[in-house]
Amino acid sequence: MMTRLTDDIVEKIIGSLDGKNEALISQTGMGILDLAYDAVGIAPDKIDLRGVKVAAVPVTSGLGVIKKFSESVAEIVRKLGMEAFVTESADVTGLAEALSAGADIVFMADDIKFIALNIRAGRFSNNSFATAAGYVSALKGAAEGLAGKDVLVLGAGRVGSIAAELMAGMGACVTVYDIDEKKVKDLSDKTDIKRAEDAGAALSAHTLVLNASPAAIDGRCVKEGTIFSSPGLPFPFDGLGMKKARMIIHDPLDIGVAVMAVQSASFSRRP
Ligand code: 2YJ
Repeated sequence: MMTRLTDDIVEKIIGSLDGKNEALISQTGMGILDLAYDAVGIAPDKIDLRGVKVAAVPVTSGLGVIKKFSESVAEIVRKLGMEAFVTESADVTGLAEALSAGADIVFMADDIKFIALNIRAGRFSNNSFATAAGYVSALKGAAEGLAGKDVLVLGAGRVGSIAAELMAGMGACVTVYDIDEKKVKDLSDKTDIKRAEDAGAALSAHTLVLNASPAAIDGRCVKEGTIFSSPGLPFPFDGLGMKKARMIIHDPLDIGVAVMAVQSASFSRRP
């Protein structure tokens, strides 16, 4: 299951970027640009983002254009130091416009996929991977390392599964809960993770949580002092959960887009 961004959520993104970045620095020790480099595993001096030209192309298929979505993507990318514009036209005409204007990277999203296509390299970064990698880096920063630590992943969808694999690869002890047990079983077949049978009990036993589920989180189950890295939409916490949590890292678009931008740019970096 995937939750689509709404006009209301997206409306507030541009105005919140600087404040979000400040919060991220105090939460993780990294601003969004450093976090994106960390997520992709590339040293900042290895790619120069200035001069990279990014186009965001609105896409009308399916449920259609989300107001300010492309503008928000462009603004997030500008804050990283890249050049960015939104095409006037949507869809194929918009893509043609982006290419004619010399775009190096094109962001576009329908209801299923959100990609950053590097035209020069013929490769794309996808939002599910980038979101997982970005929120794993954020949790790692906030927890000052994940190796040997118990981490709970809520949701074994695309983002949760990738996050679980990444953290298991970092030496964390990963437990995964999904209401759909089969998803967790499939994941545990290929990755060294434990399966949680009950979300509440699992929450009560963890202080490091990566939440990639659209479900609400019951504050009564939250352990005092928990660090949540939480890309899941809609915002899942109640008042009690927010009070008990030590930290909640959450945004609707910023981290995922920043990681996509840096990863996509890295595809055409000169060795
Ligand atoms: O161009 C637009 O304004 C719309 N077509 C954007 C649609 C954005 N798509 C989503 O929010 C989907 N949930 C897909 C995101 C992939 C997440 N991994």
